[in-house]
Amino acid sequence: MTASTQAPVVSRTLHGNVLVVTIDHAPVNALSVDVRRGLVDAIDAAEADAAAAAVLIVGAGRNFIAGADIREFGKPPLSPLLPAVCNRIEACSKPVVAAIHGAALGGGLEVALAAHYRLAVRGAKLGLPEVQLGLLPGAGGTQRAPRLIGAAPALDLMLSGRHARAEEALSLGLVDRLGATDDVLGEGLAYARELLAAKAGVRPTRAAKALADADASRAAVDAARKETVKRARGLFSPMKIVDAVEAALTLPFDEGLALERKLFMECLDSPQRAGLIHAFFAEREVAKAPETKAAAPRPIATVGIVGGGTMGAGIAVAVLDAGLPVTMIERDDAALARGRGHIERVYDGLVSKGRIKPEAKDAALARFAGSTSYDALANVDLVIEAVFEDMAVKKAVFAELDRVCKPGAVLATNTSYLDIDEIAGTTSRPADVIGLHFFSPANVMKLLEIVVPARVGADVVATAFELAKQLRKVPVRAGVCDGFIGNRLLAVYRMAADYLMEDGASPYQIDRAMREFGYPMGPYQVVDLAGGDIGWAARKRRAPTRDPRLRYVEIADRLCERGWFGQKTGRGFYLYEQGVRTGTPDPEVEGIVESERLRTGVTPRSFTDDEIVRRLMCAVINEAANVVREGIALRPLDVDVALLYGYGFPRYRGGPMKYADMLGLPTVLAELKRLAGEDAFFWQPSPLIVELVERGADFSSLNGSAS
Ligand code: 3H9
Repeated sequence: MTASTQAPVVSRTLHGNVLVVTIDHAPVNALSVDVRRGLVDAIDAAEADAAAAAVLIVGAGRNFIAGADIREFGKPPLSPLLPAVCNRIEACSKPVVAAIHGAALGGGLEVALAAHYRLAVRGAKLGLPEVQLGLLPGAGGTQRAPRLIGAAPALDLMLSGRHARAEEALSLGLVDRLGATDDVLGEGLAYARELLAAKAGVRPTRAAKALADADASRAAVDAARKETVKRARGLFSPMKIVDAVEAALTLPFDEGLALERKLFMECLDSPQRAGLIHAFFAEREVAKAPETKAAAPRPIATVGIVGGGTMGAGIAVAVLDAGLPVTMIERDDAALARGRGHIERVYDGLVSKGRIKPEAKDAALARFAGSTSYDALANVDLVIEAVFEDMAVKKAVFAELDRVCKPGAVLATNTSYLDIDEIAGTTSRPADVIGLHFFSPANVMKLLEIVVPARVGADVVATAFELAKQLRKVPVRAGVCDGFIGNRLLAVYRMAADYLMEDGASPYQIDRAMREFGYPMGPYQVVDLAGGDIGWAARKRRAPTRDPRLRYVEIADRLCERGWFGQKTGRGFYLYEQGVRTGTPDPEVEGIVESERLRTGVTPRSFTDDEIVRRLMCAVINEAANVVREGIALRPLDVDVALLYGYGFPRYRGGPMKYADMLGLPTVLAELKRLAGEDAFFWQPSPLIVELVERGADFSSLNGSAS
């Protein structure tokens, strides 16, 4: 017999003597207040209903529960809070079973941990990813997980935030049973009935004994603490996780829970939490460009790539990895062989690191074809041009593409700064021409700037976004300008650093300050890695059109004139010993800096690390505001995502625009005005910042519903 009581997001249905509690809260069954209330009501109802002998919790749709409702963070908390919900589940006098499919993450896994028994079906992924949001598991996870599976595996899950598959979850002891089929309800019901038949009874996880070996548990916590100091530089929540797990070893359960709550609230209040959650939503929001709603994408089943250099080969690997066939065009057989060689080397590297099996390499290469004739591109659906960064060369390629490609083929350029409107204008089909700006190494870097020229069709833009999804890239829509979003901001960041260097800071201090801020590398380490000659060429290209009011620092040119291009030449801003990628400061470079200061008549001053960060960030924020104002970026969040995914901006700061909002735009504006006293042209405040400050608004007000 089946009786049912419908609730909006949590429903209860009696299947025989098992009360099935179904969470149905699209899109991912996040634990918002209605779900929390529904769960408590369901447990109360189960206890009150003599016909219910056990409770089974399942999720409707594609997941069990994705975790706490992230959108509620930062707002006043609403009862019942999740820790209390979990305690209520655990205290139920009738056995509670969680049957997991899809994601059981964060608070979702904590609900399952509070149940007395757990089953997962294949394909389920279980994890405590709170650390990636600047948080810690705050609904008993730091106390229950170690008691259930031991301190070392629990710390590993919490500090990495990784997902464990159902099979691994079983071997860890995170679940008790693996379902034989995908039918999560059927499997869960069968398990609950089996438990009832065996009179299994309730089994609170707080009483589990995986911490019984006190020495091993202590050693795991000590090791995690040591590792966290090394690995989680600058991050707030990882050490709090270690502290909370340590409490599971040393304190009674309820006191451990109380400490967990206190630490969770500290994380919740931290700017890192705000930055990381902004990043979470922003990276989902960028994919929703207006064209993706306005037009259907064209089908892409085959891809052509023109150019087999490092970039072309990296793009080819990214496309091959998505399961698409690639035809590469090079000017002669030798260049084509080199292009294929680049691709093979990428795969060989992946095989030797154990990331892929040799068969995967063979399968990818079986999808690869090369040709020295453009005619081989006659039937491809999309071509990506990745040849030398020169307008005449690009135009020649597009003339060929225009000649051979079928009608409707998408013609994309991978240029990093050239005018795509001009390239498109030389073809007979400007509506098909778009920019796909990959970042090197293109098979690794997540950012894909989708550069939208004036005459491109909406369906072509939608196709580019669809391609990004297939390639598992993070797409950011950008308008046409020199450098688009990312490289335009990089240029001012470098300029501001160069000004500091000429005015008195050493390149090594600047690099150190920016690393302390959270960048993996300082600006001059990046120059040395990318090759000083690349920026030099761009500076020479811009020289004729450079505004005479813009201050120009020549220190980097002096290095390039000596052939010091960075790592590849053994010296740049740093000295590199043979085969070593970490450079050491070079007294000769300091001498060159000194003589340039003399030449330009600068009296060097000293700068604190804080001043260095403030100046570089103000330069980026100001230019980013102009980028938004000019419509080059759709919204501030698009700038944030571009810098997070393409330029190493520290994720826990949310991106430059989020960081500016957290600093407060009036503070940023005051700093810009102060700096404008030194150089009125470079530091001229963006009209957008001025306007927002006048209105009492901030950048997030321009992000729409995503903020
Ligand atoms: C936590 O649990 C704290 C507790 O320990 C303590 C509390 C006291 N909340 O990713 P998708 C939205 S912290 C609200 O594109 P997929 C997402 O924004 C939480 N919304 O789907 C998107 O919205 P839209 C720990 C959420 O299939 C839509 O759902 N949990 C949440 O590729 C679809 O998302 C996590 O960190 C949420 N928790 O991937 C897990 N999650 O359509 C975070 C998603 O408007 N979530 N949304 O753009 C995920 O990892 C993935 O979403 C998941 C599905 C794997 C579940």
